[in-house]
Amino acid sequence: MPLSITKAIHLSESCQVKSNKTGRVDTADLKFFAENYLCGNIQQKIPGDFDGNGKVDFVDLNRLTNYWLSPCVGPVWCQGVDLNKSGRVDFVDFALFAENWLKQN
Ligand SMILES: [Ca+2]
Ligand SMILES: [Ca+2]
Repeated sequence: MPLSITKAIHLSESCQVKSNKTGRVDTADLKFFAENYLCGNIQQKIPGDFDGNGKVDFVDLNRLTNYWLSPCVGPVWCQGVDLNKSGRVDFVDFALFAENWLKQN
């Protein structure tokens, strides 16, 4: 079944990637869709390893700051940055993230 427009918009908002807002879905929109396809489905072996590369570092911190105070909804939860799934990226998520700072697996 093809991805519905509503689902695509939901994913783009969850990932905080915006379409070019031309008022129509076109090839330019396919680029952001492709770049974010299945985003948020990365399994975090270490909480805070948002990109799933096995370590909690500045790349993950950058993602956290990009979503700072952003509203989040499941199942994507701001690409996993809303660690406690509270609906917002805030100091609780930062504290959970900080507990694992520079950890590797
Ligand atoms: Ca990482
Ligand atoms: Ca949270």
